[in-house]
Amino acid sequence: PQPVSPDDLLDLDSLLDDEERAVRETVRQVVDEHVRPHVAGWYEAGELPARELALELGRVGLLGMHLEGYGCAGTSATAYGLACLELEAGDSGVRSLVSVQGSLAMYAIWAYGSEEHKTTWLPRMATGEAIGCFGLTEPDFGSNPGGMRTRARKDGSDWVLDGSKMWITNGSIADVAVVWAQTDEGVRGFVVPTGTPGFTATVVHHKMSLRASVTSELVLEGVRLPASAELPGVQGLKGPLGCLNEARFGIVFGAVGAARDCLLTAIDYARTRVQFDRPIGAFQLTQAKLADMTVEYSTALLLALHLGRAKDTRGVAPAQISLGKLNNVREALQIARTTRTILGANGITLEYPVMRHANNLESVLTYEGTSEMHALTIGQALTGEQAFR
Ligand code: TGC
Ligand code: FAD
Repeated sequence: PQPVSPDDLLDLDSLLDDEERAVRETVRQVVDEHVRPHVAGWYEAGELPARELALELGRVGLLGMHLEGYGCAGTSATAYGLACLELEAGDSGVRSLVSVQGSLAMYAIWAYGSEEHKTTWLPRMATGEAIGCFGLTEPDFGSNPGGMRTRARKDGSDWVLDGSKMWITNGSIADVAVVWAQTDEGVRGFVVPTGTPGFTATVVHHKMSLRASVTSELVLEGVRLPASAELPGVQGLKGPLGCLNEARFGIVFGAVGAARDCLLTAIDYARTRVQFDRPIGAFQLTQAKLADMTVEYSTALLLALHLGRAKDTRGVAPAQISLGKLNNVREALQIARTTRTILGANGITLEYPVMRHANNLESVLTYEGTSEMHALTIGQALTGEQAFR
């Protein structure tokens, strides 16, 4: 038998092809060089140099990488997932930057936009010169976006938007916002250059999670847009929910990255920290924790790869993505918390990545559909009964 590697006991690496390994290595290097040395400082300061980072991520082709054309790399979904995994091993905030740019803002324009939207925005967003955000959630409508109050009304041939969006990643650094609004014909999407009069974005401060990520409130007061600002390709809530499928898929992989970073930290610490004259990894209780974490980590990675292969061949149903996000984020959070116990007091500091990942994963459990919403989506697929309302 081959010797086993602590971060790949099942040899899941053997399931990847050369191109996927190359993508993974590239992203790992970017994270090692541009994220790891700085991320604890960003986290402590509650900031992210998102513009510089976006240019670097754009340079290696990570922004909108799974989209075809318009300067995008056109990789497989699995390769995109592996990139999310490596980014989130650095920090969930960095993966968020890429998810929102590529899977939400760019995807909305790519899938539903006019040719003019695509040629205006996608090439610049792929290089990181332009940053996008995605405004769906409102202060009073999170899990239930169908109740949104943001309204777009026709004034001659123009659209006029009024309302507010809350918890918007990249909001106050964005050049373009994809904003979802209620119209007489149901929910529609709008491409809003953020310099348009009446559009303001303010940073949400005092977060204890996703501190290395820009989160904002958007206010739209009489934002006047030409008729061409409307995304012509979709009408109804299935528009934004279709984008969420893409970003949730990336999170299925991303959460595994945060889990891996914690697990490797736990193994290393358990082998070197001595108490009662023995490394704590020699105690059965510590080994049981490491074993349980390894089982859950390996299962989560296998699940992510299975969904990646499915997406690249026959497609994935929303309930399948919900299953992946529910399991992998929940288990990653559990792994982060267990690792924290293995590190004892050291676990609460920013000297180690563990508490940072644990705190980040609290947001990841909530955004892109809360764990409860994903449980109900699975429940609906199993029973045929809709239990949301
Ligand atoms: P419902 O009546 O079930 O459906 C309305 C229409 O949408 C269709 N649909 C979907 N289409 C594509 N993908 C999906 N996953 C879909 N789910 C539903 C559905 O077929 C229907 O189409 P049609 O043609 O019949 O009109 O809608 P509902 O109002 O009952 O809501 C269902 C529910 C609760 C699952 C949905 O509202 C939901 O997913 N809520 C959670 C909201 C959410 O996830 N928000 C995320 C905001 S973005 C974000 O968090 C970014 S963080 C990013 C980061 O920083 O990384
Ligand atoms: P609520 O919907 O109020 O839910 C509160 C609790 O009630 C949850 O536990 C929920 O599961 C539960 N609940 C609600 N309804 C039901 C039900 N029917 N049955 C059982 N339980 C229920 N949004 C964007 O649009 N764009 C972004 O870029 C974005 N970025 C974000 C970044 C961060 C850091 C965070 C934290 C959030 C972000 N969000 C974004 C918002 C995110 O999508 C919402 O927070 C999420 O959808 C949940 O909405 P809520 O916070 O209003 O919680």
